[in-house]
Amino acid sequence: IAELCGINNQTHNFNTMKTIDSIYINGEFVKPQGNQVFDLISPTTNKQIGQVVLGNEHDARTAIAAAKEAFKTFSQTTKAERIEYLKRMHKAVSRRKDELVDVMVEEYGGTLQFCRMSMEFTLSGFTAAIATLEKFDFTKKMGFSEVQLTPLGVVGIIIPWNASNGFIAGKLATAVAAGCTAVIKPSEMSAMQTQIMAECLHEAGLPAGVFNIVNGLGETVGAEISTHPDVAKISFTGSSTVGKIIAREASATLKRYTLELGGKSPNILLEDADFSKAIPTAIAAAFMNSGQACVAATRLLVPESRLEEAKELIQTMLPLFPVGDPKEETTAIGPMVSQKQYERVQGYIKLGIEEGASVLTGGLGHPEGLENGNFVKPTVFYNVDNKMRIAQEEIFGPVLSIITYKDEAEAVEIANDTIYGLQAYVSSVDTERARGVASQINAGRVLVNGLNHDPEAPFGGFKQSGIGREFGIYGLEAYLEPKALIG
Ligand code: TXE
Repeated sequence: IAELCGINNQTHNFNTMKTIDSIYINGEFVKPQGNQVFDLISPTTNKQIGQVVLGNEHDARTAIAAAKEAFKTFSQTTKAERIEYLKRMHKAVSRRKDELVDVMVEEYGGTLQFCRMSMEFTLSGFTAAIATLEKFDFTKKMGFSEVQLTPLGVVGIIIPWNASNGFIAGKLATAVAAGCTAVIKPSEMSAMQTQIMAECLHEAGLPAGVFNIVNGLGETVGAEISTHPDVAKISFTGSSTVGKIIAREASATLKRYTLELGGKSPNILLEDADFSKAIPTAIAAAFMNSGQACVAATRLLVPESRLEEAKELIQTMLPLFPVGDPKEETTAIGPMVSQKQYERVQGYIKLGIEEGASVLTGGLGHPEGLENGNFVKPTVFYNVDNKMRIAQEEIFGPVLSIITYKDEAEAVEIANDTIYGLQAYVSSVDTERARGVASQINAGRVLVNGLNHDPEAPFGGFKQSGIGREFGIYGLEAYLEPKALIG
């Protein structure tokens, strides 16, 4: 996976047992008012590796008040000043990127290969925000009016565990670029990496209150942020279920919101695709982050005539993506983040068999020798009908469904036949042909011939994959309110 994405090796160092007992409010690390303790369990061994003292609603309110106060001056900063802050944030996080990678591996079981790549995406969140800001004009002429794009205010950033640093960087960088202030509620499962991010961002020297980080549960800290009248916008990444709850909570005070939710990404291999490249790319795209990615390409659409070839190549190439200890350099697929997630993925594998799909590789249970952690056998199903639940629901694990199609029109129809529309993939030796198919797919991003990443391209979903866009100009505009001065 790393090779396909061009990431090199680095040295690493793993730590043990940590207690996180502070949150970051108004420029200081302080003890939370909450006293509930959450145990951090290694997904690789299921042994405790740390604990986090959770904040509560009171902490969330203190953080919101600090962000509200900071907004009074931060909203008045110039573009040049904000670019300078973003550069400092980038530098401070870069300095500790290897340490962050190690903690990610330890805490959520991401593989070294994937976490390094994820860290590059994290850093690109800052550089992309700088690039966008440099080009962006906060005043536009429309008709005979002057339209001023003004920062929205306090932004609530609510995020999951699966690429926690990347979400903090991308969302906070955009908030800062816009002149907004923020209260961040990470997943309690990401407390160790969040702590390091907080230290880095503290070191970057932003004015007190511009960003605040409160660990805590969704139903306490999260709900307080998404209902509080002093929060102008919620930027959320997570499950579609919680996204819908947040939309309801935020609507009570008519907050703006950006929701980046689930996906069931199709990967169309066109009739002429070069399978020697397209199949390893398909495996990497399906099993990235051990399948725990909203953009995972979980539906592989192959022409009926080339099914046998696809099956053979998958069987040959899958051993090149070994499952194992995420700390090992060579491991491509690690454990599921939690025992709960392991059980959930097992449930879907069982369901696929019950629904009548055939198992090409993998199946139920742990891979041999990996019984102590939340490891799943990378599972590829064929004889899958797109109407089956395994083809329609987000599994969030290493489970891939091969679906056949007769012609290009049917491939597009199957690709679009889902409630989701976050990302899609198309392969063909003829790039123009692939782009033609890509333009017919209802998804926020379509990757043509490979796993390309553009941090300035808008990211977000069609349909139930979300509302709004992140990154680039569309991402920045989502943190701004247009005001027209007429006459
Ligand atoms: O995400 P959640 P979690 C899926 C995946 C995963 C499952 C749960 O299947 O196993 O969701 O993961 C906060 N008001 N995806 O818990 O539940 C919550 O505390 C305000 C898919 O990480 O969506 C966390 O900080 N906030 C997805 C954040 O919302 C609330 C990525 C996300 O929680 C809240 C991650 C509330 N009422 C998980 N309830 C993807 N497709 O990318 C919870 N939260």
